[in-house]
Amino acid sequence: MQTGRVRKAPENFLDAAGIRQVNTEAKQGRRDFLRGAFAAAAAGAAAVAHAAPAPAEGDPDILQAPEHTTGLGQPVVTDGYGKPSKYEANVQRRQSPGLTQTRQASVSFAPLQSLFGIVTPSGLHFERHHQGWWDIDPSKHRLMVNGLVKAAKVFTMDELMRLPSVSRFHFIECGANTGMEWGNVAVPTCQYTHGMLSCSEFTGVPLITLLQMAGADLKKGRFVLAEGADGSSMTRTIPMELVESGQVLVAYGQNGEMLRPENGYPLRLVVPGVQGVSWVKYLRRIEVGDQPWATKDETVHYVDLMPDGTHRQYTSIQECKSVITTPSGGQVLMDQGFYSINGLAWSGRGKVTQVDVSTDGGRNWRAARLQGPVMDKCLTRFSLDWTWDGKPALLQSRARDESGYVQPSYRQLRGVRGTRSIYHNNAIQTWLVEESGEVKNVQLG
Ligand SMILES: Nc1nc2c(c(=O)[nH]1)N[C@H]1C(S)=C(S)[C@@H](COP(=O)(O)O)O[C@H]1N2
Ligand SMILES: [Mo]
Repeated sequence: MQTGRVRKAPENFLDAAGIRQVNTEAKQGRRDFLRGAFAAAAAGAAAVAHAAPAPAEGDPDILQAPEHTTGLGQPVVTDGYGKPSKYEANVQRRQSPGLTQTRQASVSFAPLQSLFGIVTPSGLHFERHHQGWWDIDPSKHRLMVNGLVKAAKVFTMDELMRLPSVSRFHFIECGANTGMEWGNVAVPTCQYTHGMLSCSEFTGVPLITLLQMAGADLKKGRFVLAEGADGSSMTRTIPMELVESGQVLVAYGQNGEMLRPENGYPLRLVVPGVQGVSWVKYLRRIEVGDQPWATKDETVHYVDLMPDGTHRQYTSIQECKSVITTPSGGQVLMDQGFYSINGLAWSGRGKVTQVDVSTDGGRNWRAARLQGPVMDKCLTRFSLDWTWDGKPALLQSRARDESGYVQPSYRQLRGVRGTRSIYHNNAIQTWLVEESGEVKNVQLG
């Protein structure tokens, strides 16, 4: 094994709150299956050479009738809105041990390691607020469309919701996701390395419909500006081609219900494939214009520094990327034998076409299974059967999208972009499985 080439996470992160909580998660959480319950599940997998222990004879969990079999259960949920089981209390959004937080300028990360399939439950969707969140009264909320239009138009929520709607599954990823890894900070878990990523079914009206209703001049008006109703001045330029494609939505729905306040209730822009900052929340105004606005969040922030200190040309598409979510940093493999390596892949340029997985740090690759549905600019779940021999292993995933683009290694990415960026890190992630079964975040030099 190539452990000589591995740089481990610096000690200061081992002292941080995150790793203690991670240890708690690994010992008590549902992910305990990697240690305990998993052994029973693995026994069913025919290919397992290493036999899982049979349940002890006289197992009280089988022989004694529990209260839930003999007693009367709970009545219907009294407050009318369901909550997760108390045994899932570890599955939470978390603030990173590696980031300074202020009350209003904050970020919480989605627990990717605990999720299945491709949809992020709304209560676990990551949050990024530049100036805090609001619970805005929808009866008072307005959306104005102005600029290069025949007549400026103002929509109420009722008017918007009367229009024909579409529902589409898309990922949203903050441009700063995985940002700390540029400098090899190695935060401990995939929640912190990749958790500024979520995926929902969004419902709303295509923005092009509203522009047509306002009589937008699509010849001259090749850009729109999106403005939110909070105090963050997060105005962003969106090219008209994207709007004309019909993909940009003025959305009020998320996973079958209204958006959550922290995700922009009652209205947000959905800009598939584009970094999260353009998905303006609390959307209150769309202006049609003939050139980009060059606002602060497309000139000062969300641009990358090149190795020589100059600014890279402004980019907004989230390039093809993937991450293994189990096993991943902070988890512990109980025993040798069968594991299903699971992860997520996505691309801002279309569909994911292939994901390869390596268990030896990129020397050998095997094609993973893509679980359907595989959708445009949406998370795609992949998995690969793996028998762990108890020796150190370096787990990696490498995604490819329909444009033919292949996710780069750190060596390739840094060769072009250096290490001074915060944004747009889509390099291949490596998890080291130690002989003890502990999984660590490492980067191969
Ligand atoms: N009005 C408004 N829109 C906003 C933001 C904000 O602070 N205010 N944050 C942006 C950023 S940087 C990101 S990554 C996404 C985060 O969306 P989420 O909080 O729903 O995950 O919203 C974007 N839209
Ligand atoms: Mo962001």
